[in-house]
Amino acid sequence: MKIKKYVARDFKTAIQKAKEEMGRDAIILHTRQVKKGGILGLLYPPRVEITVVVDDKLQVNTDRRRLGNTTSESAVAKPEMSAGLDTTSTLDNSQKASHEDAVLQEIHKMKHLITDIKSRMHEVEVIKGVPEQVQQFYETLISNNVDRDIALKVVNSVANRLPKDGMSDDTWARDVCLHTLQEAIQRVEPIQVKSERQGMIVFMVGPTGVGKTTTIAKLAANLTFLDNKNVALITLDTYRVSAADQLRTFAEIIGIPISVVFTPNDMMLAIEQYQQKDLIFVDTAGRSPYNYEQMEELREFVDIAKPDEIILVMSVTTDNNDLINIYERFQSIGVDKLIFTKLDETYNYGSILNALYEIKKPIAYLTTGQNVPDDIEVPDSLRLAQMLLRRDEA
Ligand SMILES: Nc1nc2c(ncn2[C@@H]2O[C@H](COP(=O)(O)OP(=O)(O)O)[C@@H](O)[C@H]2O)c(=O)[nH]1
Ligand SMILES: [Mg+2]
Repeated sequence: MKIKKYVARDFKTAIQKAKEEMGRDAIILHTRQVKKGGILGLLYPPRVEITVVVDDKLQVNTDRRRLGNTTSESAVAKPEMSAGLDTTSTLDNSQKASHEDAVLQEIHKMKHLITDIKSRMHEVEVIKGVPEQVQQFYETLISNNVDRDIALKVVNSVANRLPKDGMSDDTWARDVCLHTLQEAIQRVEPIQVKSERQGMIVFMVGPTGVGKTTTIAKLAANLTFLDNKNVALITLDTYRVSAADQLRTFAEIIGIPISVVFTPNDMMLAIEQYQQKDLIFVDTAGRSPYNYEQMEELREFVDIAKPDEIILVMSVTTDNNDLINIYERFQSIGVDKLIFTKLDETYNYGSILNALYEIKKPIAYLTTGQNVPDDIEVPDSLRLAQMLLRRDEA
């Protein structure tokens, strides 16, 4: 028996290659698309990989399988099996190992498939059991990008809260659903500047480009002009020349002091200088959450400054799993609250709910555009819940 993988730009070429090397009796065990990861993945088209085996012992089974299988991939494996290809006796260890790998991979995939089917069956069961109006909420939540599992939990809990006799009217059901969603959204905690304490320090952290600097400008302006607070800014964003300038310009317009800080020692001095202020915002350079050194550097500044709050800023345009990954990385330096930005760019409110189900931290603010200082709001859990039940908005 021989097992081999072929990678090519399309199935036809991969199969051609396999046929040339392995003969016409090669059986395709496995096919998949492969894509380069990272930036390169964007540049190169996906390729296909086929795993091929030649073994006359497998022939009977595959012939049987082939009868019911009309896909083009299986068409290569023609029934006539050539003699003399039985290399079982000469099977070396590496071949054995790669065969075992392939089999293990298949088993793994089957397990995933079964789990998936089981969870879908569970989903169908649960959905069948809930009143029709609640089933519609489920559909709406899914269309707003709420995770299936989370949507299921929500509608399940809604169904449990409605009278069992199906006597609830639509408005009632909707109110219960809104209330359940509000609970899931959990706490809303904007920055509270305490009058008895001066020199409160708030760090804004997060990936590059999510809107940390813009958000600080919005908050600093509102706190200064609307709440009469004394605000100072410190920026650690010294990687890009323009970055410090961006915040400096905002500081000048608002009329508040700013320090550009390069070392932890500078940081100590700046904090001392602003001791009498009500609030010091620390703007940080966008960190790649995957860059260990950058995170360590940030940690040093956090250790020195001992901030009252570390707020993680994330954009709702970011993919769901990435939001969780980003949080997990930043959680290593401690995250107290969240700000979601760029709500104006997407109707993807579901991602906020999905993230909150995992992250379980309060939201401090939502931002809804590029305008400083207007496009920022303290989230209203009812409004968010209503957004999640809004239909056909895309
Ligand atoms: N549409 C939209 N753009 C935003 C929002 N907040 C920030 N931006 C824009 O996102 C870009 C990056 O913002 P910036 O504050 O420099 O991000 P930072 O790298 O995290 O500091 C800028 O063009 C901002 O105007 C928002 O709520 N909505
Ligand atoms: Mg910035």
